[in-house]
Amino acid sequence: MKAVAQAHTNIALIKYWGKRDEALFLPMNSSLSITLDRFYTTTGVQFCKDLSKDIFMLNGELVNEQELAKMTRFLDIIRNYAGVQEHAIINSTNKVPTAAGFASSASGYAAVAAASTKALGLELGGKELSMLARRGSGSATRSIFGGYVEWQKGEREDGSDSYAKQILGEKEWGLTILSVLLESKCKKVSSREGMKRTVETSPFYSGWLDTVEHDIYSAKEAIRNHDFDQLGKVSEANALKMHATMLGATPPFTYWQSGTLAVMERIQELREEGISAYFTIDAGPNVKVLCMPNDEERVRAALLHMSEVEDIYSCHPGPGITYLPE
Ligand code: 2P0
Repeated sequence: MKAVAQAHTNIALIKYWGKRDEALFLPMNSSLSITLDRFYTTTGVQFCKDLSKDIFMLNGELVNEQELAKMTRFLDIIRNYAGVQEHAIINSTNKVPTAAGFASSASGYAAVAAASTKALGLELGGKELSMLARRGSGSATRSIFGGYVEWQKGEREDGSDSYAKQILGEKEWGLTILSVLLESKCKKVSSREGMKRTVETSPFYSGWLDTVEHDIYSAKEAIRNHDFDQLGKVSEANALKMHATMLGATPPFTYWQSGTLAVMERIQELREEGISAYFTIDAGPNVKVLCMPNDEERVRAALLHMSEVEDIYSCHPGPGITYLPE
């Protein structure tokens, strides 16, 4: 009744932005990501007969009621799937730089999905695990697999065709992803709220949907051909389009801060200087920069020079779920 699993975070190059079904976490569009070696969550789950509720410890401390309720809702889905009623002790450790704003529900829910199903003796394949992780957080769908991963949105109403697949293994193409830390304030608009508001109110959202499947196609082609510039261009453009939808929402919002724009400009300048580097930005102010490993030091040096940049973490494609000894 006990198991330990590890899952890594991922960075989307073609973004998941918007749900068509909020209860089942079904996305409006397919997305594509790289699982990152540097940031991960290790989670132990033990189901016990004597517990009257779930206990969730994160980094050695009990989480607040809201986080606990989310976890219990998720474990209810697992319990229902396995046909058991026991509550569980969940003990999670996030290996992300403290207070860096990189903490992710992706690695968190992927690790719980893996550890809890193993603890209950279910032997799930990646596809089933990916669909279960999706019910905890959309981006967790992709963190089941290592390397380059596509989450296919699926067509069915029950979500049975909405899961992730590996496109290319983590050892097969070694890009560098620099996670550029600008600041660590809490987000004003959560990504869950942000995507909902955008879907419901932004006139630009239809433009997003009209083009995102083509972006997926182009990114997959680039990955297949190991064409870094094609992948960088489509990733940067896709991130900009996602952020543009938010400016059209009511009320409008943005995750960008002045430092975000400064890093974006610096990357564009580096390209003019002949260095192939591209940026992407998630639902927060920090920027992730894609480059080839042999340009990493030059890009890092240029960015560290900027007053807006606090720190830079170098990441590479990392593995999918692994199980650890209890
Ligand atoms: C992504 N993001 O594809 C996109 C890009 C943020 C921007 O997935 O509501 O925490 O739990 O499904 O997965 C962040 O949203 O949202 C996210 P829920 P999630 O990585």
